[in-house]
Amino acid sequence: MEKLIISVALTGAQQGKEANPNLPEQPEEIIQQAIECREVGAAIVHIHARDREGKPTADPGVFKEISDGIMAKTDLVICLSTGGAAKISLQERIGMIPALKPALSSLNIGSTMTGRYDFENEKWLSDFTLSQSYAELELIARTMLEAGTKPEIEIYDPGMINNALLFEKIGAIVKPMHFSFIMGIPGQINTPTPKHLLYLSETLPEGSTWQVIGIGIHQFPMVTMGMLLGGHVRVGMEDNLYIARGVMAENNAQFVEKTARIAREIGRPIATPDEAREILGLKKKGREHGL
Ligand code: KMH
Ligand code: ZN
Repeated sequence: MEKLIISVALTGAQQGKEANPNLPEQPEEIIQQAIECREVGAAIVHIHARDREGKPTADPGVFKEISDGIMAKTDLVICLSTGGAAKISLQERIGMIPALKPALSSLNIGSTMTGRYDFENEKWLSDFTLSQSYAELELIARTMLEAGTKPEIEIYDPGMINNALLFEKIGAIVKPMHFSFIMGIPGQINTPTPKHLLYLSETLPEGSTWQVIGIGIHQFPMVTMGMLLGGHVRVGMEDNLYIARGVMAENNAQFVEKTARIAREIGRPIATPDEAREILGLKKKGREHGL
């Protein structure tokens, strides 16, 4: 079985310090927590940027400040998010790709919706739809191709795998492809069970690699199942604010430590950032910005 690539998503675009004061928002905090995560076994950091008020931004200058700071102190692979946030336009969301030519970047390969219903008060607590046309998705994919950036293809429901196959056919995405299975978003089809994860992992084209992302309480059960299936894993405060039931996380390194501990217990060795570059076929260190 391949060594385990541990990816950590430090910040995200959905929640901020109001949800957990230890969630890093500003570049200096994000860089510091990335360094701590590297020390306990992370190979990849998944980066979102925030402006000085803590609101999500797609400003390539902020992404550059964060990734330069991480590259100066670690050998981590840097994955920049094109997911941005609801109010950020598509053009803005992908602006950092030609600007920074990152080794890896997220590609949400379809339209997604998520909703949380308050049964007691009979009202929607959240009701969010991100709609992206095929032409828009092709633009994102070709922008990455031109920059030498490998897409981390985010799969929210099984049908999206067919979108990836279609884009591979039209030459907008090249094999071998790397996928993220996102399990357990309220309202999304990827139901967070071992059976669904097994099904998704068996539905990929030959030679693909994949990681699993569990939302909230689903994070560690899905991470453990993903390790056993030979996949890779992503943890961190972007998708889970609690290190254990009812225990708020103090930082992102706790998630990486817990993941590395589970991996050791089941005998799955952990990949270094350079081993992750080998496994995923990424640019070598120092070419993170397409130098
Ligand atoms: N928060 C994850 C479920 C992105 O940043 O482009 C999805 C994600 C997508 O991380
Ligand atoms: Zn993200």
